[in-house]
Amino acid sequence: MADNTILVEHRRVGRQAHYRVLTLNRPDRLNAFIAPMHHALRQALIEAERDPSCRAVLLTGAGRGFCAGQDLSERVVNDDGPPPDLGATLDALYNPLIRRLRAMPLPVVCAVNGPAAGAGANIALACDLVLAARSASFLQAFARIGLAPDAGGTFFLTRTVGPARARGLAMLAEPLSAEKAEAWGLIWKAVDDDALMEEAHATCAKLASGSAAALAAIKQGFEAASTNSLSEQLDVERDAQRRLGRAGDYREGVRAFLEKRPARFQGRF
Ligand code: T3D
Repeated sequence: MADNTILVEHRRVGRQAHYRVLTLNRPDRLNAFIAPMHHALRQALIEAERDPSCRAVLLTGAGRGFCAGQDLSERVVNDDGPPPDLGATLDALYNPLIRRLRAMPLPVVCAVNGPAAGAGANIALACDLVLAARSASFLQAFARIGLAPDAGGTFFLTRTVGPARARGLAMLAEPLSAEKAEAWGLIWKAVDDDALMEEAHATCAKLASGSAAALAAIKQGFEAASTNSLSEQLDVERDAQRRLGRAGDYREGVRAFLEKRPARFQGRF
């Protein structure tokens, strides 16, 4: 049976490039994750990464929510049944997804169109640029159901909003508005609801016509910075700049600047 838990759309930018819109599509459940949706999203991300004409990914949700995390109706257990091994699901499904979003060379934009809760909030935070509708909210729902943040929540929160706010969000499990999320530095931007998708598409189109090599290096650089010392990071920056400085996009970028025209960057590979 065809699985439509992830909708995939190609949006062309120029003659050769495009970006892909991946829509979590279980709107009746606020796009909560079930295993087939994980598999479909994994496949869609692999295909986006493998296609050299794909230059960015836009992740969003269908309906009024972005994603409510794990579908809890899959987690109902009888008192006399064995407890679920949630570590196994994280190992098999959530952790590979977070690792993939962070490691893939394409920029990933997330348009949070409504509530982002549990792992749904942290999947958004794993993306490179997060735009959220002003009516959207971020909820570390875990403590409400006797769990602790997963899908990278403890990592992303401490590094974006700092330990005091991270602990408050995780322990009190209260929703954070999009505007406060922007003010606290958790996300890139809060946008009026009716402007969200237009702005998210414009952001992806801009990324898709940028230098793919530079964007991949920026992504790798920030990823490495989360654990490196300053000295190690200076080496990472040197190596990236050495590589980029020998590539065509830099030549074209400098020429375009001097000729006072927009740069025409090469493709991905
Ligand atoms: O399990 C593992 O493998 C480990 C990994 C865990 C990762 C996790 O994500 S654990 C955390 C799971 N998520 C949650 O605890 C969030 C649960 N949802 C909510 O708290 C609320 O729905 C929201 C705050 C997100 C939104 O509230 P609201 O009032 O806007 O919507 P609602 O009425 O609660 O939800 C609408 C429908 O979606 C509703 O169904 P109904 O009544 O219309 O038939 C609701 O039951 C359903 N829904 C929402 N979230 C989930 C869900 N159904 C299943 N699982 C959900 N997570």
